[in-house]
Amino acid sequence: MVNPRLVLVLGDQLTPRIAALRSADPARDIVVMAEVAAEAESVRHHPQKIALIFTAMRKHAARLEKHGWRVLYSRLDDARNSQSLVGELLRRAAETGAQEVIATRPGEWRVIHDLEAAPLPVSLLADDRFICSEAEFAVWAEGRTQLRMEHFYREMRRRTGLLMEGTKPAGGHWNFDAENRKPAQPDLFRAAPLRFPPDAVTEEVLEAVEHRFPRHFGSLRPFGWATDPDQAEQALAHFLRQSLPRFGDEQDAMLSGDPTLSHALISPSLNLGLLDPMEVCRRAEAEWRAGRAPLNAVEGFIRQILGWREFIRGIWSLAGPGYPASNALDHHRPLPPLYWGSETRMRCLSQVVAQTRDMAYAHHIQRLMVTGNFALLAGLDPADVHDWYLSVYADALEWVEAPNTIGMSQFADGGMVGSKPYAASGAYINRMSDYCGGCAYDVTDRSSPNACPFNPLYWHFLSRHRERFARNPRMTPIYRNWDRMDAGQRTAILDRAGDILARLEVGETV
Ligand code: FAD
Ligand code: DLZ
Ligand code: SF4
Repeated sequence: MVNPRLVLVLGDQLTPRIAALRSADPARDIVVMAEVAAEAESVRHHPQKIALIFTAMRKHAARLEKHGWRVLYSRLDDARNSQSLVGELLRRAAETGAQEVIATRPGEWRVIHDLEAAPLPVSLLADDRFICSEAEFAVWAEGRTQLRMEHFYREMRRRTGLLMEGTKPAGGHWNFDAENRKPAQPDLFRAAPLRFPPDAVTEEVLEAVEHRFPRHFGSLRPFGWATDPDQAEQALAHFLRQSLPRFGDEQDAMLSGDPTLSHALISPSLNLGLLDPMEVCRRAEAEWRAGRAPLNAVEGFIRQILGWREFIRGIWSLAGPGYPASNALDHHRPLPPLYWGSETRMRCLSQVVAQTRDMAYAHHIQRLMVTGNFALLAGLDPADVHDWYLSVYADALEWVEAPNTIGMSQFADGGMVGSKPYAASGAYINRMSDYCGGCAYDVTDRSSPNACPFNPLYWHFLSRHRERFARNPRMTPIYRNWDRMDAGQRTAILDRAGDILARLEVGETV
């Protein structure tokens, strides 16, 4: 009789079409899935994220068994659980006589390294759930001096035919940004995203997580994430009908009391394998073709998935294991306690952090222009910032989180993801949100003790990195404005920034 092989299915590989399952034989091979402390505590993941992954894993294991697979599933509280992925593979190999493992390449360098170093042979197959393979991305990137999302995105539109009319982009433009990105208006009729009350499987996991991770930052309840493909499909259909038409207009807006606006909240489902990215894009396109959603909204949405998500994945793969430790701007200040919910007078930060604690969710502009922008301006250590984003969001996996944090948000990769840093003063937040109205700070002030901290920190950031950025054509006008201010004003601004940085340094409230 031939020995069985172990087929490792990780917590974010929850589709029957995953490469490892496709290359295995249910009559011979055995699926291994494991809830382990080494993963749940690799950073202090938000309790909702752990609960989401474990629930989705349990439901996926049950589906695989129904389809004829033999599954050896380790629950976190199983007495014999070794609490590491490699430990569980070794234990299952000893139990079954298996001598080799088939796995789909993980999306975290640490886990890839652990599997490659395991004391039994592990074949890692390419994760082909993406629209652009790692090999195709490498070919696209080859020989280019700069990798820019916009060029990649146009190539992907041509390659897939999404929103194309022959060789031309639908509507005559590749993007409709000029029509998008409006500040948000309160609206009682805006549809909320679909949430799912916990079923019996979820409830059992919630109790285990509550018991096991009581000190991780974040509220476990209310828990409403989609945990299986049926729920993910319902949430997608609801978004397409109710919110997609407004997606473009509201994509960059922020509003107190409305943490989700017209966003889809489908990133956890996409990243865990409950939804397929190409299918999501085609469904969005169909809404436009049927006249149910305008082109500016549909293009804006498809760009996020076909453009940004695929580009980010390509960068992660190309940049290699050292990428998450990049620190091109040499920033070393530790993460202040306000990121963990300690008091701050800054209303924008306090709102986004509270929402993150309560929901394990913030939309893109909140992540980029509030928490990310503040970290960048304040010179926080990108490794700490990376750990924070990796732990607090339900959708966070290294392959997508690191290029967004290290690259797009912190410019710690020196410009691999973006051509210029996403640094902005309080004026940007004031334009795109209603946060500033109720804030203790004055968003129009740059240097008094009551000045919005984003203002002095913005100029301090530009001034300390002048050598790197002043020659960037998109930034020279900003430096010209700085140079036009009188010397006294410049000193007052930098002094105020110095005070704020000193307070952060010793953990005082700002
Ligand atoms: P929507 O606004 O409705 O967008 C639709 C989909 O587009 C998303 O579900 C997502 O799959 C995709 N998308 C949009 N922007 C991006 C992007 N920049 N990169 C990749 N995919 C994108 N996204 C993650 O999935 N996991 C992360 O860990 C993560 N970390 C981030 C960290 C920082 C500092 C920043 C600035 C962004 C991060 N993002 C991350 C990207 C983005 O913020 C989230 O994908 C988005 O907020 C998810 O919410 P949504 O489903 O409502 O998105
Ligand atoms: C993020 C995460 C968590 C919290 N727990 C598990 C787990 O117990 N078992 C598992 O197989 N995967 C888990 N994951 C995801 C992995 O840590 C890792 O980030 C991804 O598999 C990388 O693709
Ligand atoms: Fe944030 Fe500044 Fe506005 Fe306050 S004034 S909410 S700190 S941007």
